[in-house]
Amino acid sequence: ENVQGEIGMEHVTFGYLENQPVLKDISLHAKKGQKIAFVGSTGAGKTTITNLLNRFYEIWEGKITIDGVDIRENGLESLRENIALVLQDTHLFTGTVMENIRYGRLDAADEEVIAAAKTANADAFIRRLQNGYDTVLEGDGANLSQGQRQLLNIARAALSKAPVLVMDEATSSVDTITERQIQEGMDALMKDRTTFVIAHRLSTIRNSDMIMVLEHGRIIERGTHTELLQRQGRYYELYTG
Ligand code: DGT
Ligand code: MG
Repeated sequence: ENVQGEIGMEHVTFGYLENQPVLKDISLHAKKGQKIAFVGSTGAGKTTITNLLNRFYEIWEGKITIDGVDIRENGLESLRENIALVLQDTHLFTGTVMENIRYGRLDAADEEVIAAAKTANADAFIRRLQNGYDTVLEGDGANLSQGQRQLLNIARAALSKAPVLVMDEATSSVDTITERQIQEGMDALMKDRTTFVIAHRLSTIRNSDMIMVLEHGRIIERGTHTELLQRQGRYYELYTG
């Protein structure tokens, strides 16, 4: 199986509660390796789009495809293999740092895990932990800061070979200096992967191939950073406001 990671959404409508759609008629296309950013006010529906791509919920209308194939046709297992997630809530388990980063890549040698941690800029803090990579994380990484947990999630995604990457507020708990430091690593992480990225700091998504502006469940503007600034619409307001 050689998944390229092209993503299509056609006329997707969905709501969590009956008769209350939160996404309305969403259509978009992401070519292999493109970076698509979603911006918009809180509650606009950004996370919901990534929830649907992951099939955490079933859509009401329309369809979502990867490489032209409806995601409902392939099993959830293949979907999980093909999408790497970096979400705001971290998902760490009781085990060592090494095991937590290795996660779904049981074949990965220690060196590969460490390289992924370096990509995520996590290596330095890990080495300062009491037992370095062998430090045992308590339930969901309780002995780490929220930002450190996010760095581990980024390291895990860096190790994953999934052609699609979803990052939802991936660096929301990381200070601006660390965020700048990991930007390079994130760029390496996104390279050659189709990426859906949601970020509150608009400075981190300027270089996206396409920016989608969502409002009340609809895409109201789309274009590159330059195009959207010229348009002086909602994105311009968000960016300059
Ligand atoms: P954010 O993260 O605050 O910037 O907002 P978004 O854009 O990620 O918004 P999203 O997609 O989480 O929520 C869109 C709408 O759907 C909003 O009215 C809240 C509602 N919603 C989100 N998750 C759930 C859920 O699990 N159950 C129900 N009933 N409603 C939800
Ligand atoms: Mg959200």
